[in-house]
Amino acid sequence: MEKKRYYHIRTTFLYMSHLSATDREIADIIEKERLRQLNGLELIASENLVSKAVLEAMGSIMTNKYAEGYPGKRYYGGCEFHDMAENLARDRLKTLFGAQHANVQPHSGTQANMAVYFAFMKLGETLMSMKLSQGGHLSHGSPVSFTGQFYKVAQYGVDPETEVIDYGVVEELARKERPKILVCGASAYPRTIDFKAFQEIADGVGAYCMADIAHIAGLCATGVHPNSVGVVNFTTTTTHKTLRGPRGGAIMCNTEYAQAIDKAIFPGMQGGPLMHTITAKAVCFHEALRPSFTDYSRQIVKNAKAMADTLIGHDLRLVSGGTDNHLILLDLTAQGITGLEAEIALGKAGITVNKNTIPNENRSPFVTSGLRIGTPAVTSRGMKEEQMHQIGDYIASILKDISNTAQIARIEKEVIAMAGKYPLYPE
Ligand code: DSN
Repeated sequence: MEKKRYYHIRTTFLYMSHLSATDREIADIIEKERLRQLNGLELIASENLVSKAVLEAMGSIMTNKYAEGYPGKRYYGGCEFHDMAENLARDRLKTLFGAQHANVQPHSGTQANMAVYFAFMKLGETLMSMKLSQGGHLSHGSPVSFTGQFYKVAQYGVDPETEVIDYGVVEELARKERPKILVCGASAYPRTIDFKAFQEIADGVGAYCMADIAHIAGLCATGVHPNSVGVVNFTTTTTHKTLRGPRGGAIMCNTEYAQAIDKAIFPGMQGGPLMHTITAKAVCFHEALRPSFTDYSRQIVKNAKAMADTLIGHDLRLVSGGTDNHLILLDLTAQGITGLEAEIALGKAGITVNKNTIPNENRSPFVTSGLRIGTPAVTSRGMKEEQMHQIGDYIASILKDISNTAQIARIEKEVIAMAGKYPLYPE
């Protein structure tokens, strides 16, 4: 059933005119999605809004080419301009993070992780990482991912009291399990990660250390969170979360590991690179090198802290008591509602979030006791602390009275009005 929420209709993008003429059904779907994004508040911690320049590069003729191999060493002719684009993407990424080597071909974050495992770990060897239910990621050893099936997995969680990583416990587990690769980085961990401590633990047991910074990459690039590059052996990331680029992955490491990483990506596990996406990654890295991106990253964290303060002020419980980064993890146990119920109720008001497991979760990942809330996308729209306090008030009101449909309808109208003041693409 389609819902009428789309009060702010803005001019249709001109670049959709061909699509409208040739495929009305898909053009209509894209238009509906545009209006959903325009009129709602996107608080999924892993999502963002790319610039029009990134959109243009992604939708460009750079997609018309096979370019298997790497710049200067391709398996197809006619790659001279693709070489230039990929070289720029690599160089800009190296500059952004201070990396010796960068591979920009991974199609996704999981494939970036897979390449590191493939290059440096044999089947059946031990991978040590954070539990998915406590903030980790599927590709860090979950039994339902290839990682949990191809490797022996040992996992650490957060301290049951403080709900932050206890490095002493991680070290103890590493000594016992002797992993080949120690993974740090998370998809639902609101606190700072000490990459140096992880590398030292790995060094102490003869392991490699891999940091998956997908969520916090933009913060690491700008010094808003400590950078893992140059500290741990391998850094993997996606390019579309806080980094605000096209959907994709990347790997950074020191020169000594470059050949093994590049071989693992191609020909090891990928075929033709997505050159339109790599071109758009270059645009994203260029944008991230500008001083304004540092301001943006700082504002993401200020906004998350402002939202956290508001939610705490409404007596809601935040896992670990707050946030250091772009996300907040709410524990809804005291409200007697599930993450699923909360996600649905907030969705009706145009506030998009995702249900999330919390430490010591006793519900399934489809239901959960928690909610993950992130500020990268609303910060991209220009929202600041004042709007975060307002959104925090909306969220708290709904969570405390989840069946109050009149209240949800009232907040929905206010959300549309607020969203309308912060267009996706003001220009
Ligand atoms: N799906 C991403 C997230 O939401 O965190 C991780 O891959």
